[in-house]
Amino acid sequence: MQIKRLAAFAGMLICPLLAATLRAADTPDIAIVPRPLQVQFSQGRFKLTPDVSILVQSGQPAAADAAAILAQMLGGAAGLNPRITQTDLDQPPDNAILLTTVGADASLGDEGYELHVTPHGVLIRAAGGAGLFYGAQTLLQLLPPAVYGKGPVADVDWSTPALSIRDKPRFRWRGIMLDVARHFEPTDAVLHYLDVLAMHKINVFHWHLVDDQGWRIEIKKYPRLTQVGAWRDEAGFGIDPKLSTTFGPDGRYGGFYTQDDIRRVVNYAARLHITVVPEIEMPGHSTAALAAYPQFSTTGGPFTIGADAGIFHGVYCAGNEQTFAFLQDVLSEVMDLFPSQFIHVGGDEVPEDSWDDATDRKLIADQKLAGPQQVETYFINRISRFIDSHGRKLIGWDEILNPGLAADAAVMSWRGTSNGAQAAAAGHDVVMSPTAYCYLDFQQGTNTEPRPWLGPVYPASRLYGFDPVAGLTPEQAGHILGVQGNLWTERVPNISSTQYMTWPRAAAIAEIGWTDASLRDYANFKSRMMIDQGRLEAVGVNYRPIEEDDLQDVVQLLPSDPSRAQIQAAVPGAQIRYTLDGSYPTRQSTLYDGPFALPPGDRVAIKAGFFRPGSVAVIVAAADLLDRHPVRFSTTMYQDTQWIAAHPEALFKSEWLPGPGDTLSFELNPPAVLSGVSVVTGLDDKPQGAGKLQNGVLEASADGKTFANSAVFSQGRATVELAGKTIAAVRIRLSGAQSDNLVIRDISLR
Ligand code: TNX
Repeated sequence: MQIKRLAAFAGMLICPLLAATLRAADTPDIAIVPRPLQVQFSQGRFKLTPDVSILVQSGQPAAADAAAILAQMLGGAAGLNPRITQTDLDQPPDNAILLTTVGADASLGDEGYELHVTPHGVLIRAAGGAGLFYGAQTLLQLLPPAVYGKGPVADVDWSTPALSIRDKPRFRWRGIMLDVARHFEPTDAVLHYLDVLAMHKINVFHWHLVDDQGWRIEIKKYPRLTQVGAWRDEAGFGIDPKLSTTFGPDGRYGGFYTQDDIRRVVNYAARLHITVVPEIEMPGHSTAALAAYPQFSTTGGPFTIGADAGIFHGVYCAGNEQTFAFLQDVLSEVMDLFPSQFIHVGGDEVPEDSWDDATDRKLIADQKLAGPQQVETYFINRISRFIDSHGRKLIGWDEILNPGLAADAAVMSWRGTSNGAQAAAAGHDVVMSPTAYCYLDFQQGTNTEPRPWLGPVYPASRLYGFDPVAGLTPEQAGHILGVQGNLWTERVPNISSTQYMTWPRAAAIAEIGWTDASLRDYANFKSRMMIDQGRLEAVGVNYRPIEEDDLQDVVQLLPSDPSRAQIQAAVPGAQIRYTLDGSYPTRQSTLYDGPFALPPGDRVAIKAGFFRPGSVAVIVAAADLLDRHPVRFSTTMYQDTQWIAAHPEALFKSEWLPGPGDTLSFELNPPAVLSGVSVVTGLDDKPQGAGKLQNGVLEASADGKTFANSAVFSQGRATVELAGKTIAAVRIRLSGAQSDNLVIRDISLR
């Protein structure tokens, strides 16, 4: 309904009297993501019919390549079969789409393009292959989203409004990193992933191929890297192993890409104008490699490839010349496979106490190094010289930025942006990918997502607010190559959840990287994403709906009968299944077919999962009930996304030592008339028992803002008498230090 209304509105705008220069998505009839630089609407529409043809500039392979991809796309849902022929024309004849570099506007750069649509034909003009390809991508986005489907779809108006677009990217690096070390994804899944990135004009695929938990690239000279390094006993990371998909014939978890697989991915990506930047981690995060070749480690091994998250002691020995011979051999094969200018060598999170073995202590003495930090610089600089000697450039995580770092090494800023700013000031090229915006491994809604990483909530709206050059001098800004989103996959076990974590957030990254800063506007982006989601649907991507910022109120008690719960159909077309034991719903959980009776007990957790056809990942909406009151919980002391029923023996456990000012609160939704509220902390009743709140107060609030009624905790307990007041929120607030993790055993509402 909404789309119809928007289309009518657009119809008004393109009537001749109102034809004017408009910014792209001011006219919701078109929804180009990322938003283009200039759009000028004119009169009428161009309709694609079975006799449409594609003309390409004679003798220009770049035009032929872009045309072939366009023809292939139009051969899908639209069922068209355009002939591609060469021409010397510089304007399209009737009923043709012309791709040419003749007369291209050089100021639009390598990746920019012009797209002119009249009721008679289409002209895509650009300086080179990338621009022609992006022009074709924009043309596809002007057609109905169904164009991205495979089989022919009937009764669709395959037409685009007449218009002229001039477009070019703001940054040359618009990247997405995928970690295939923690969880492996098969080659075909990666190719499909690339298709969807290219649709959104992402041009760098940073492939994290190596980490402690797996080595995923075949190296001919060192076969044990994959024979040993690609497999581990468990899928791990505390997630249900059934969700992981790549087990070997012996039941072990893992997998790797053969060199043929790698070439397939690299060539496929090149056609989509995506550069694949391989990452071979060193000197830390290297347990998988060292399990295969322990002789290059600081300790000599042995190493076991685990499946826990964290930082490990699998670190290369920097004092051993053989380590460098080995790594150079590996990198030589890597550079033969990947034509990328940049080779990523990791460099992050090397434990402080590495290089305390005899060989490395000797290196430190011989080279007069101050300590481990300088060993990292020594190590990275040697590798950098080797990479340079092959005409390439090293890039690494921002831990490589220490005094003396090789001048031409590039830095990927992940621990905030200040390291990137500093690196840029020192003349290094920089890609900005700060955790606080660009990490795709965090959940996208409160209390809702499929087993995400613990921690903060980063919906697309948050990412969208990031600007890679904010606060930088023009000189520093000149060194910012662009922006990248990083998907670490400890808790992302399969391609469906990989897609879910990626979309729509990768579209926000694409727009940060492509769109002119003056055109960035979240509301506008969101309205275009509502249409883009139709494309994701058609191309078969399991995306997270951008409109569902928070699904918590989806599960409610019936107003007429609070002993029964109902679940609203929050995700269109999805099947609803639910659990009552705090576990995440699966396709085997109870099917929701109408309001149901609550189970007995004073704590009830209802979790509802929404399953779209074909998707493995779910969105989970939760309701926690305390003494039959629906409560909405929040805390500054991180814990898993489950609360009630998360721990058999308690309601809540803090993730780490809390301190003064930390809170755990819950809103009562709706507010309730209470005679009192009591809280018991600690695992047991012993006076010195573990987990008790040592310094804190229990507070209640009538409006959810001012907390007027309070009681001090004593021996881990507190009670506030309320004598029939209406209460909207209750809070436990720490007023002093705590020598133990906090455990909340019980809360009772009277
Ligand atoms: C830090 S970001 C890491 C990764 C983890 C990630 C989890 C970076 C360079 N290193 O090894 O997967 O945190 O969020």
